[in-house]
Amino acid sequence: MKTRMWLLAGAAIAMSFAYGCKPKGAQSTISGDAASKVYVPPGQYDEFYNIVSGGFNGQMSVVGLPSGRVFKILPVFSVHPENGYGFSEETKPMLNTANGFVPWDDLHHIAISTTNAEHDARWAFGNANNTPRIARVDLTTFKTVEIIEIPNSAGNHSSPFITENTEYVVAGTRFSVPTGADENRDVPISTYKENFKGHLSFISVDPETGEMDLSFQIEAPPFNFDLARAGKKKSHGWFFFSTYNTEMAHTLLEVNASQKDKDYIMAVNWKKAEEYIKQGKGKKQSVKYAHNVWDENTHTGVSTIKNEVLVLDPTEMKDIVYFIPCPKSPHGTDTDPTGEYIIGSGKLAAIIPVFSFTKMLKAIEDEDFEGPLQGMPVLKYESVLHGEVQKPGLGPLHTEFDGKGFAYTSMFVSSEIVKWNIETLEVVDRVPTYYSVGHLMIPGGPTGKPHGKYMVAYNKITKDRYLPTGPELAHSAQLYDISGDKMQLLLDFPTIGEPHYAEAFPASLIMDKQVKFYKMEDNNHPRALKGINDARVERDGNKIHIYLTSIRSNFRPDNIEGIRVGDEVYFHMTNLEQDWDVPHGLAVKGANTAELLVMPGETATLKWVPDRVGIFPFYCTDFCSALHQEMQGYIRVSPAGSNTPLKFSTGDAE
Ligand code: RUQ
Ligand code: CUA
Repeated sequence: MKTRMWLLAGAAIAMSFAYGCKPKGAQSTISGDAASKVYVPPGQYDEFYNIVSGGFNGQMSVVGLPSGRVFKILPVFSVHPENGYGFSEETKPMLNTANGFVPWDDLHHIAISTTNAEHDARWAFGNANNTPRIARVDLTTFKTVEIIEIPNSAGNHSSPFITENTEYVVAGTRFSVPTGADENRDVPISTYKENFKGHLSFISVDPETGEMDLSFQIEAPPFNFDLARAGKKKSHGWFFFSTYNTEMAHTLLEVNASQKDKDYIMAVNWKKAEEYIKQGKGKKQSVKYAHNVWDENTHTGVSTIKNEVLVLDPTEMKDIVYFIPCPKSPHGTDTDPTGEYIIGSGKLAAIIPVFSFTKMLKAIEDEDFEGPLQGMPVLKYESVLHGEVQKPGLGPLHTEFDGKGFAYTSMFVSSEIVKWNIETLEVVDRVPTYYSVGHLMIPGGPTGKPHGKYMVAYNKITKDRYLPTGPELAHSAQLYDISGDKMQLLLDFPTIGEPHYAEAFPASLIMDKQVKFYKMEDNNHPRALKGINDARVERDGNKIHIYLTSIRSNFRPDNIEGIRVGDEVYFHMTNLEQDWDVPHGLAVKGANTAELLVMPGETATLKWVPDRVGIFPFYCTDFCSALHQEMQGYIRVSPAGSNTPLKFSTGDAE
């Protein structure tokens, strides 16, 4: 993203607009009461949870607003040795894909679940850009509980955006690619226009359980799909995807995909698509993708490979796709809280176009088209346009809303945020960002009912904002007060990873719904132990199963002998605690994987293949009591083929 945006910066400077690209120091913009507005006194809570994407770290972070304090880093698409995510036998299936185990990804966008276009904050969704996937995090446990892979897709950037009742979460492909059988995919890149295809995936979300299912895909021309937003309220039933590279170039996109004056916002009538599906329309295509679901009762992920997807062809179903011309290489497309206005942020455009949903419907009804595009109708720009924001700044990327009739657009190149009136299109305020803002976030901003009050800018360039840390500098967020007429900068805070999108919602929505521990009686892990008396060690060929309990402040068994070099040793650790905030950890000397961090009532498994003879200590890593440092044990490893008897002690007094 950085590189691409720097190139844009170059392009825009070449356009020689009369704006400075680097704002002056922040001092002058900070007024005296900023500190008190972000100060959360000891013993008090932040007002908002802010779930922030980590970009190339593949994680989400949980931040409090207005303080900017980080509460948790939660692993989604990347392994996390800190708690064994992706290393324990139970979590490995969560990162399974059609390409096998993929331990990393690039997470850009967050979507918080909604009902009636308002946050219900049951789940947070995140996208994996590189190996296309969507994850669902349960906001009562802050755990990744589901990951679904997206077939026919590459660079899952236009994702995960949701409809107003979380009926669907979508995934639009950034890279168009050839799909189908091997011989259809093994084609010269120069045949891009003929052989490559874009796909927009609609993944349904079960209203009770949240479980995702790849419902259908819409086949589209080989454009790049960048971002998307669902319609809401009056435009509920529609989805809007921004496109670039409608030139359909396949090389040096920097130049070749910036030729046309306008690209498109692709409007999809998904309710209509549903009708066609009910009539049995669409083609089943064979594909391969993984669907991974976490089971809270067995504390284990299950990965299933699926083989089929339903694909709809919008040149046959004539009324599900319409193109709205939009200047120029639009990045964000955003719908305002009423659902009437659709804003396209053209990275290379000198204005911000605001489209009217009502006008769009009218134009469709009147067949007021400027022509077909690959068999699909293109609406006339003027017919759908509500108006243009004039001279907003340089390099518009994303727009958020405060629910009071104003929109806020991030300007990457001119490093500023521009506040404008959605009805009159007048710019009413602008503030600098430090520097080169990407996404903006207003709590509830993408919903029908923004919570307002604050805005966070997630910046791409930090430069001189923090104490330097070698070649790589901290990434940066900036908090603004938007309760008054003028935006006021309150706070800089560094972020974990490179933040792209984030969402925030009132803490009161979920803070009393947190799972405090898992009930032992519900623990159906096949290797769970119900009490310390079940602790034991069993040999099964070259497999050793250590059924381990942890409770303040001991492991049982804690002296284990009779393990041989080359054995596969499985530590199945059950944390018997039944109280909030008493995890126990397990670290084994020389284990070349990770530790386990096991929550109360949970069972998790660490695999270890000892490769040398000796005594190997193990210990608890989480300071759990005054005698935490006593929480330890020893394993004796004998040579392969030795007949040291299998022996374990569960803590008899000496
Ligand atoms: S992006 S800075 Cu969401 Cu990947 Cu816009
Ligand atoms: Cu258990 Cu420290």
